[in-house]
Amino acid sequence: MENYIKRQQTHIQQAMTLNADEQHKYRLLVSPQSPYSRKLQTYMHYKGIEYKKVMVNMQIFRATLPKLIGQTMVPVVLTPDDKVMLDSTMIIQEIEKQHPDFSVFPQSSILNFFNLLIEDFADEYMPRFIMHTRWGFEQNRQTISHKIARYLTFGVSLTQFKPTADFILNRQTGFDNMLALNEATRDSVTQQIHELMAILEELFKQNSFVLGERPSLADFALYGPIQVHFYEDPYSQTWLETQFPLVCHWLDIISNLGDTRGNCGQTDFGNWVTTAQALEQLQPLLSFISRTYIPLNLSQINAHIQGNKSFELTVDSVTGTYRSSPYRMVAFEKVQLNFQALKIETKSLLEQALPTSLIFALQQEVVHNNIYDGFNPPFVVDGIADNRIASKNNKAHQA
Ligand SMILES: N[C@@H](CCC(=O)N[C@@H](CS)C(=O)NCC(=O)O)C(=O)O
Repeated sequence: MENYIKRQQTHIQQAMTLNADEQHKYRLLVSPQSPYSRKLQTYMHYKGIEYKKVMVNMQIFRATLPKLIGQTMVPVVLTPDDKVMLDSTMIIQEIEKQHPDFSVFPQSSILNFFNLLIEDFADEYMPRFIMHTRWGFEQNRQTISHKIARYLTFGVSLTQFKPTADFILNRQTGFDNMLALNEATRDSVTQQIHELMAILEELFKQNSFVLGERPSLADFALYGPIQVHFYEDPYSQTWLETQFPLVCHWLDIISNLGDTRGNCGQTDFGNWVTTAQALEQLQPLLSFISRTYIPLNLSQINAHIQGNKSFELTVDSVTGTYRSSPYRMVAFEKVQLNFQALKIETKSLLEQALPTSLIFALQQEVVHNNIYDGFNPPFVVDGIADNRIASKNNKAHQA
């Protein structure tokens, strides 16, 4: 075996193993090009929680992940006592229970509602933006397919490097259909991205972070895709650096959190914004979410009721066909439930301040998606993360 392969394999084995002095550490199975991986890692840096980073290579992707979670998805966390956790949102909620200091959930129920809504938007609508920028422009396509191949072939012979890059390019382009990305829709997606960045640029004129002078879950969720895709992908980095300096500063601050070398990681944080400030400052972002992401959720709920796996939707006068996502449905269900559980006075304040289309969607009777019924996310036991995987396994047994 060649030296570099041995060296890289040793690195992965060491990362997976907890030595005597590391028994308290989490292990994070991550990919450097995954926004959800970076969201979770950066959150851990902010909280000062120690972890070992396990780079997911081809072997872990094909063998270890299916065994642990029944699918290929990152990030996955192994707890110090070897429990398996999946899903950045639910992992962070779980870790917050063990580590309540520097909470990323504001105590104010209104602020926390905004926090959860913005997180949901970042996690579930921004994939459309980032798949467009990463796989819709030639420079990004070439660079990132090779970059992902470099990590997947870590600990594997480099004869696999080019074929893996080709495989990634073909595979990722396949996601376009799920997210209504095609010649007819791409320009409108580019416009939406620019609009979102301009909204954030204005917001950061007021505060260092989305909800004031300390980072919330919304910051980490927005940071993942903006840093890992827009900023680190070479083509999109140019338009970010040339037009949105405050967004780039915000990225820098978050990238440095927890970095004590040279004192560059911020350690003192101020207050959350007041309710009045939030209602005023977040208007443009909330209107944007109402116009783009909320209709997607409503159409998806209708598709689910009618038993359709895909649906058509027109936003900004552009029509596309989207694939239904049960996960996205569950995530929005939680946002609705959070809104509906607010006190009556809080809800009526929000009703006066927020776009009526947003209020309408939040108030709708919740349509429950049962993929997690009987499960205890983020924990995954015996490699079965949800009912979809359980039924796939059952079918495989019967066949
Ligand atoms: N809801 C999950 C989403 C994770 C996710 O979609 N990860 C992507 C990479 S960014 C993935 O692993 N996709 C599956 C694949 O590429 O096979 C979370 O928040 O962790």
